[in-house]
Amino acid sequence: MLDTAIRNATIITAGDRYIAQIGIRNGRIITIAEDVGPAHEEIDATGLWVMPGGIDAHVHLEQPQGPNVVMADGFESGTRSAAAGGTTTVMPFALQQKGQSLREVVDAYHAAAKDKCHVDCSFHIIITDPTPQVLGQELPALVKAGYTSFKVFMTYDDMVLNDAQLLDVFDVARREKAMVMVHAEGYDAIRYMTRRLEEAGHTAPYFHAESRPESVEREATHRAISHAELTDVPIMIVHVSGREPMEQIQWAKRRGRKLYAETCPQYIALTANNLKGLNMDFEGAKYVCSPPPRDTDSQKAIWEGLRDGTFDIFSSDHCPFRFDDPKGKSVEGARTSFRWVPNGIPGIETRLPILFSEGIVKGRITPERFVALTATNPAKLFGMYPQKGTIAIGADADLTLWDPQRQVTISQSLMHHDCDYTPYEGMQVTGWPVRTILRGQTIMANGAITGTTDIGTYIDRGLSAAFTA
Ligand code: DUC
Ligand code: ZN
Ligand code: ZN
Ligand code: ZN
Repeated sequence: MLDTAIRNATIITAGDRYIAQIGIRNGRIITIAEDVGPAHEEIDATGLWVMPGGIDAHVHLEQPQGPNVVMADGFESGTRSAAAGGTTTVMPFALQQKGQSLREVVDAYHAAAKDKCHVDCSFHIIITDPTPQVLGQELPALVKAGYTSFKVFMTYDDMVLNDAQLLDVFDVARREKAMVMVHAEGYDAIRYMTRRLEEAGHTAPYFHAESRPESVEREATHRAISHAELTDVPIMIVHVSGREPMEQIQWAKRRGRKLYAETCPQYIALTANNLKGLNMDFEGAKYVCSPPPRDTDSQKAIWEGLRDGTFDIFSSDHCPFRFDDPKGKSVEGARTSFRWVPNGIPGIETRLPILFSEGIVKGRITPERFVALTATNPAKLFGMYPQKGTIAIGADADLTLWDPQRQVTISQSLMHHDCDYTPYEGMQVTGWPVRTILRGQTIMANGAITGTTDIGTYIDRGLSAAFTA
């Protein structure tokens, strides 16, 4: 007998759309058929769409921010919010602080996540201190142990790598077959712009956007692509905000480079105007993230890229800071200059509904493309496929049931995060996740969290499809 049967499901994968029943036992899909037979638990999915559970390959939870700022979400509230939004696997970043060994970093992060996860979880490592020991021993050992992806930054005082360091990390990635995610914004150009704006008295949150215009992102994107060519390694450019960095990515893809790209909800649902707040006031801090959202032409370009394959994955970049909090956006100094406003916005729960509504319902992308961008491609590119990211016999029974007609007005009162606002307040969407199933267990039903924090497990990953395909 099955543990669970899902009947009358409209199943949607990256490649197919059909009506069938799904049979689940011991947390895995063991049969998909016209009639899967009896089960202990019955789920009637009439009128609903059943998609693979979302994989959010870019989230920040409990990431250290220096002495004065803390992230709004740790593993408990962050994964709760993920489950509520139809996501069943999250990939947060384990940040190396200068001087730390990578093993120390990963161990501390595992300790923080233990028994706190409503969904499955796997870490990328942020490398900020690529010493010979890190490059020669620690990184290779961790890749072999299943940490098959890292992130590097081309900006921020405490995280920036110079070109020589980037090349060194890329070189290790090629040898060990790891996927490098690159934050591509030029450090010196941002410092120059920040100084100039402050000297002119332009200090409101809005000027964060002016301090890092698209040219700064375009230049760094090109530089990262060139370095990847020199070291002959596939890389992923993350949180791409608009047309100009996209053109660099398209240029490289046309030349046959193995290059991958990610974009995020803020680049289709927000613009730099949001950073103006009500009247160039501090309200704009709610939208400060990096790279900043651009303009409506950029949004148009991003949609083209989501359709035409310029983008491989769509992640939230959930990076939550409370607004009305001296340890969040309102940290000391933030009202004197945008320079001090923590960079990042929440979005782990709204990622899928926004793409569903703005993408599928408005006819910009197909349901199959939605699945590819939000589950299948991240699973493949980060070494979790086919355990995760699809609906197939043998796969984990990670499933999201969608009511494609449900109309919802996004508001903070609906959110399950510990942040005190959503940047999408008031946005009307059509289509909403009504049930989230993790390895056969219902962890969210009709907005209520039904799972516990010991359900989520850590996923050891294999190699990225960038190295196996
Ligand atoms: N980069 C991210 O990926 N998230 C938030 C801030 C940043 O710079
Ligand atoms: Zn039984
Ligand atoms: Zn980044
Ligand atoms: Zn991020």
